[in-house]
Amino acid sequence: MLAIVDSTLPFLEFGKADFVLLDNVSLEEFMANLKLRFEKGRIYTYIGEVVVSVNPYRAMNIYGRDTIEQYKGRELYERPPHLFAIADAAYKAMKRRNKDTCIVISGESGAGKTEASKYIMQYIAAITNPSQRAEVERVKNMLLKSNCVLEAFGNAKTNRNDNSSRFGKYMDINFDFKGDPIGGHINNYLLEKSRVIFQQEGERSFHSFYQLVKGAPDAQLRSLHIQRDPTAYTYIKVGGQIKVLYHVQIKRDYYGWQGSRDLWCRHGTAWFVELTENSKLVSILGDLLSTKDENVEKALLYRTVATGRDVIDKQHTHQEASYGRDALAKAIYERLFCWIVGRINDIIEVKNYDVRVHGKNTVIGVLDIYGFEIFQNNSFEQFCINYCNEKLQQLFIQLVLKQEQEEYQREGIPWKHIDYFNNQIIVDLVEQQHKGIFAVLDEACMNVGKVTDEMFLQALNGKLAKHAHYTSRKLSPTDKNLEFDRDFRIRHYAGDVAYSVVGFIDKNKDTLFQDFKRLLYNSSNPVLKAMWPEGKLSITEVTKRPLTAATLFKNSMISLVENLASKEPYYVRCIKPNEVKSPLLFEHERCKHQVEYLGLLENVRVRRAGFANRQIYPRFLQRYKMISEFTWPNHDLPSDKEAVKRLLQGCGFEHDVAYGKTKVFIRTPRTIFSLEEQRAEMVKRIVLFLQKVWRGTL
Ligand code: AD9
Ligand code: MG
Repeated sequence: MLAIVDSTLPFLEFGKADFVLLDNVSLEEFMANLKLRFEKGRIYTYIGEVVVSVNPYRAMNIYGRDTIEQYKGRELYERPPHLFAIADAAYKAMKRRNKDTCIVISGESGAGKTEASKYIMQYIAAITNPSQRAEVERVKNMLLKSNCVLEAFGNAKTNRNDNSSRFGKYMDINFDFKGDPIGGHINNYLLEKSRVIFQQEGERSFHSFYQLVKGAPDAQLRSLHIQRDPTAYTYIKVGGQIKVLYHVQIKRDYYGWQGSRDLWCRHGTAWFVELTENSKLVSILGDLLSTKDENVEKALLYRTVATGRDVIDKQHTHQEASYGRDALAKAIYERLFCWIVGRINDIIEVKNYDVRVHGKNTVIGVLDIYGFEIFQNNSFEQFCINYCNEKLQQLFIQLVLKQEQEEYQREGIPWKHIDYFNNQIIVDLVEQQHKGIFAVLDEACMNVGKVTDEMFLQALNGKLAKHAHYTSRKLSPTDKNLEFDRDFRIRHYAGDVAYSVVGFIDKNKDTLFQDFKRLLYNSSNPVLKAMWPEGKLSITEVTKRPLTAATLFKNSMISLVENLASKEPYYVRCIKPNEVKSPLLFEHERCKHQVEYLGLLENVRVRRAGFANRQIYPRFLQRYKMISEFTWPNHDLPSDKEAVKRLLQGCGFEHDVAYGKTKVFIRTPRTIFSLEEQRAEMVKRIVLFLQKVWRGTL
């Protein structure tokens, strides 16, 4: 099996650097190794080419320049397990084989995904552009700096993680034929915008709000009419956590993203929407939105409706006005966020690339998305986030557990099937057409007339009564943890989650009155106007029902998974060692639960019984035929398969390979490296020989 430096002699006390090397593949041994390594400060361990990472909850001295140098250009097994090694492997695969690769980072909330994605980006930036081309340096700089802005606007303190990503992020980095980054593109997924108006106890709104009040200079705040005291604003203090934890950091972060008056203005706006009953505040809002005060007031208090051929202004009830105000605040923040992503993309996108001159432009994608989460109260947002994690787990199963085993079967390699839990059944429960939860929700939202959240729950109960992963109080009357007419529970791959249906219909419809869109479209500020193109339509023209939030999210997840599946994937599986952010505590049960649901043991079994490398016979021969007298320059055996057998027997690798119908399977990478060395040696000799022939000195 793989011999890894970290697991050989002087390092024995750090445990096995690859779980594949365990003496017995059992959960107990797996856990003992994971714990030992965590306690010894070895937070990374491999399963073949998958990195298992345990959040250290302390600063580690393993990401500096020296470490980067140690990993640069090395093979995976040459150095102790590290994110850098996987980043290097993805980079090398892309460069050598001209293939798009991706690094998928998964794990529950607080497990360390975002930190890992940043180290990976830093590594890639550090090892590229040796010739210091100015344009490439600019791109690298922008890619790295974009993190700070996106985290300010898209991350927040939750009860699971002080810096929790409240949006999903997939970043493509484009490389030229030399392997230097020449651009990139960010896709963002469903920002949890409800946080703008509400936070659960102990949580906060997005960092940017607190950074602005604490970090901006006085004059800046004055021009935005913002007070220094965050307790003045209901929207950002509902969670009771306005205390700014890291003052210096906040200031620095603020300076990281400040820079455009437009950005401040849009941002400032979300603060004021909450207090608009006061006429002074209406005029502040008018100023920030560059619109007339009376238009602001009218949009907040009235709704224009078409009745037959007439168009009338209908006054809102108090409840409608509050709903509209909250929807406006959320929508402004969400569009601001998308606008920021769009601006970053404008700056980093590949420009002037001519394939004919520069060769194929290849990509490494890095995925860092919100992790699986369970709170006291779980709503539509958690439902979407957890569905997203189900999709990623399914991709892992497809690529790592299923396809691998299917290939052995197809090729007729003796193979004992390894069982694993396939979560496709839960993915279907959520996304299936007609009877999945999203479909039932959409149907409820399509009905004219008042459909309530309770009615949606009843519809779910009717459709899903027999589903093994769905239940509710009506279906399990003895389950006192679920409320009648309010909760349903899903048995997710990573654990049971009870969701409250309250707000599902509104959040899915995601209605923003047309009056607001028109108000913002008519702003004299061109940036703001451009953010609201639908405001152009008059009331009689607005007929088309926009896609629901669930459908948009589902579609974006399906295309994300398709995109990842089209690339060569590398995996980082993050584990959260405890709930209290302690660097010392390895909570056995919590970790065991994660190891189980991530399917890590099955991963080890498939990998251990499996083969690191496989190639079709003709390709294998073409590459290595010069190292054997039986195959060089041509063989006279009945088939390529026979020739490959003969070649490998001759080299003494018979014990390490298996012969499939169309491919040869090689168990350990060592064998491949040895073949490569022999090939290099032969190539050198052949070249020398030819040189002598040419010079006539032979
Ligand atoms: V969520 O799904 O976005 O809520 P993540 O992204 O998985 O979650 P994150 O990377 O934000 O978790 O890590 C949580 C915290 O753990 C960080 O803020 C750090 O304080 C800590 N952490 C994580 N990884 C490391 C590390 N490699 N070194 C030091 C770390 N601290
Ligand atoms: Mg994160």
